Amino acid sequence: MGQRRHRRGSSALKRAMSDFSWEDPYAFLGLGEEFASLERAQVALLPVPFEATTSYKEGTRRGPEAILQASRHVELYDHELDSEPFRVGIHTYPMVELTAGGPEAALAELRERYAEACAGGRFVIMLGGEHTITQVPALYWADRLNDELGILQFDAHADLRDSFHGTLWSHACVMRRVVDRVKPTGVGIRAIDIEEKRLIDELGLTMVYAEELGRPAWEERVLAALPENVYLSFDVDFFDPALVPATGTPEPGGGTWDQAMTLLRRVFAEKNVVAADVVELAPLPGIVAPDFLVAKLVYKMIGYWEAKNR
Ligand SMILES: [Mn+2]
Repeated sequence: MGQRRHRRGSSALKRAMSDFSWEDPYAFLGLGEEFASLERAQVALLPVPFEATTSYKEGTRRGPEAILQASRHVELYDHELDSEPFRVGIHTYPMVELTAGGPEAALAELRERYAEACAGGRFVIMLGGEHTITQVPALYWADRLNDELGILQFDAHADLRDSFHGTLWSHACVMRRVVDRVKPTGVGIRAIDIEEKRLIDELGLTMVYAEELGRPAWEERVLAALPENVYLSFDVDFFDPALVPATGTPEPGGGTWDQAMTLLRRVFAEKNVVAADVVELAPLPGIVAPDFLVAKLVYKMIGYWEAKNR
């Protein structure tokens, strides 16, 4: 296994230095060029450390780096799938630093970078950053698929507010910005306001609330609500904050790792998942478990995608 990753240094100095990002290989899983080069990769990760409207605890801009750091410790072999999913090739793009002034201009800038990342036909997973960025891939895929697309949204929140703290571009509004084109199906939702509830009823959106997770056939309800083409948006505050306290707006309750895997396994197998994002990790100094969980979540998505497309 040592051949595939650069991180397995032999000397004590190398081990000591491995916590310093300038000594680490940048690529997801610590993959070497053989499996991380763009030419070879069937999967691409687009890290977007964008944070402009976080409403409670800040830190999502450090999410992508924490995911990449933690990923170097994820086991490459997946026993559930009996495969080594990294063999499809996983390219990690440089951090997309959005330099335009204001969220709206920044999102327009992201649209260009996102389209470039998708141009090669790879399966693209965007790593946030705050949830605001999801409207870019959601609308990009809506354009490409003539709106024949649904969103599977793992989240504690519906994100259907028209505005929040005076801005249309808040992470709390991201699904409202796309709902006219693409319908979200929410999973793990447990914090909404009354206007969101009215909109959910008016549009007939399917929400599997957190307390429904694990009940008989809960995942059937989700799959039945989704069309064939699915964009997958995974806000990590879906998880019980006992598992992932490292997020901007933690809500009690929420999903388990096994519930997330149960649904992901089925949605990749039974639908056409066109692309994905994982957002809202806000790392906590000294607590690596959430970073590791999110890195493994990304790798499981790649594994399920590979199982469908191998
Ligand atoms: Mn959320």
